[in-house]
Amino acid sequence: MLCGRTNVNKFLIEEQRRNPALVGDFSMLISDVVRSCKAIAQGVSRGSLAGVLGDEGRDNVQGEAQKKLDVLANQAFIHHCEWGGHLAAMASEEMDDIYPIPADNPRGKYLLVFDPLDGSSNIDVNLSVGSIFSVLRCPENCSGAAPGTDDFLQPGNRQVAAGYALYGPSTMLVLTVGNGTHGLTLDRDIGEFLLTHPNLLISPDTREFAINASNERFWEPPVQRYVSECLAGKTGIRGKDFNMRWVASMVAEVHRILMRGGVFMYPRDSKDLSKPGRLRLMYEANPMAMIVGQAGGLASTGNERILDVQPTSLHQRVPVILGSRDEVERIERYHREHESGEDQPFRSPLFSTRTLFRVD
Ligand code: AFP
Repeated sequence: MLCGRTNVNKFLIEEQRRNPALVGDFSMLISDVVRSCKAIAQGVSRGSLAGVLGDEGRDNVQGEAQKKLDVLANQAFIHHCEWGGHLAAMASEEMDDIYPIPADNPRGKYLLVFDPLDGSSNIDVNLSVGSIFSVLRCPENCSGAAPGTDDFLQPGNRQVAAGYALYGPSTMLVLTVGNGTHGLTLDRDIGEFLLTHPNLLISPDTREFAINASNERFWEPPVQRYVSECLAGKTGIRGKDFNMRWVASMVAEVHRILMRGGVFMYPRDSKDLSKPGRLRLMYEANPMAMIVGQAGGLASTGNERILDVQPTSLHQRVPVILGSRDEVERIERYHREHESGEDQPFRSPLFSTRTLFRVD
């Protein structure tokens, strides 16, 4: 069949017609981002054959060892997105400072923030990785001039679009422009993303949670309470058994939650008190919060909705609890009850003995 499924360009044009606020070159900007993801997908799929695995030999601004593909993926976004005239600047997990569009290129109305390769600790062991991106409007005061870092520090509820590419068994693009969350699958035969999962919706409740259990002793009490109850299964107050997953790639976790429900937690923990969480607000938590929110889910720090957090720095970290609405609201309630001291029953000796590895 030579025609049929909607491709990403048709999808973007139709979305832009529905939303006049998406001025002019918005769909062209997203097309440049999509081209970046297609280039990264090619590099990821070739792996060792392309000599792109292994460490780059230096750390990024986060103090994390960079993989070769972290650097190549970052270069792909810059290469495909800097010349189109849609952006005023970009920012990335892999760059210390913002990247103003070079003066020899026209500057546009949007800002692009991205994590070029999320889950990169998986790349050398051939597990799923992804790219995450967020689009903001350039504030009025920076139109034309080179924007500064402060122009990026907008709360997530100001995002114009958000999405991710998942480089898994199939390469998928999940995208929201504020009118639902939609999935497209890469048809490698024609090099096009085709609309395969329109209007994704997250089930409000779940039997599956995702957390890095090795940090259990560092978690804040409301999260310890929630996970303890999940582990108690049908013998405890939840009255049902739960399943646990941990892929160590936020993109893969969020995608699973979009497909079958669930709750993902990377909470505040006491392992490193200088970091209020592991995940970065601007290019991990915010875009995922928009994607999940547009699919009927919720994203919270435990104390505040992610999309309402006022950023104070480009690479700041936040606690992240996101997914099925009923579960996120329960964990938020546990945070409130801990603050007010109402969670006394949880502080009883019974709970302190019930952990992931000790069930008395
Ligand atoms: P990397 O991109 O450095 O692998 O980090 C991925 C990530 O930011 C997020 O995608 C995962 O959910 C989380 O870190 C995994 O963290 P742990 O390695 O502590 O499990």
